[in-house]
Amino acid sequence: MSHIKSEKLLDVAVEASLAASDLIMEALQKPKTSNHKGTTDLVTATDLESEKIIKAIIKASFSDHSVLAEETGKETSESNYLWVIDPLDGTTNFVHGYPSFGVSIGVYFNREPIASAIIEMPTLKLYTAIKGKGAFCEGKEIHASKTSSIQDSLMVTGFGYEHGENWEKNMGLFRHFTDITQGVRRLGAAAIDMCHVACGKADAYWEYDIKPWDIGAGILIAKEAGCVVSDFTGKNTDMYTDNILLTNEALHSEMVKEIKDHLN
Ligand code: LIP
Repeated sequence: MSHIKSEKLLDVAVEASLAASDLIMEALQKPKTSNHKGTTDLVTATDLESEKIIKAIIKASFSDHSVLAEETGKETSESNYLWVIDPLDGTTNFVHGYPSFGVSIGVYFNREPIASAIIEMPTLKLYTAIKGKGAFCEGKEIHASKTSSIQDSLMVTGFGYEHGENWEKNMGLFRHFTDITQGVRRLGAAAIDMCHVACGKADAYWEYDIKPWDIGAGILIAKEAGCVVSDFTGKNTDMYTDNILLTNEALHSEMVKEIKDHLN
């Protein structure tokens, strides 16, 4: 049982994500320089500054907690608390000014997600959740959709930066689901994609080769909104998964079957 009130942890996550979003929105108006972490994997000064301000705010309240952050990696301590940070999810979109990126902060206790804050930008929508207490957008409770058939659904997916075997497999899944649904979107920021399923704007999201910081906060927001979170085989999973499937309650088993049939 966490001895720190989840509300207190969430307050710090929200404070940190708001400070980071102010910095990012200011940088959005200015010319951006980016470096390559891989062929198409970009990092900007804004990613690094956002991460710095988030970690400083967390450390000011919880100096002994562990941190896993996209740009500076893992800082472990004896603590059972772990903060999982994506300081700028959707960096490529940010660099091009494409309107889907955000800040994602998840708080874990003994490997279990207990509090999450995600700010979607440039709309500045704040998504939050506390374990067992529901999920909210701008303070209003959110729920996954009731769409009950795949052909009536709208889905989202993403592609990693490595164009290897899984990338090819996902191109096949993208084609398959585009063929049998009302459409599949590829927007470029996993944390935002997961919030869109949590509030019922989309009915399912899946992705290969996703990183813990991309999905660490979104998992709790989705679960508290009534979504089912698993790997592609339907097995319960966590942020260290290789592949993630997130759907509303009605579509999960059908999606697992479609993915299995298509990949085999
Ligand atoms: C992005 C993810 C997205 C994925 C991209 C990239 P980043 O994270 O949010 O879902 O498709 O390849 O990994 O690099 O912008 O933080």
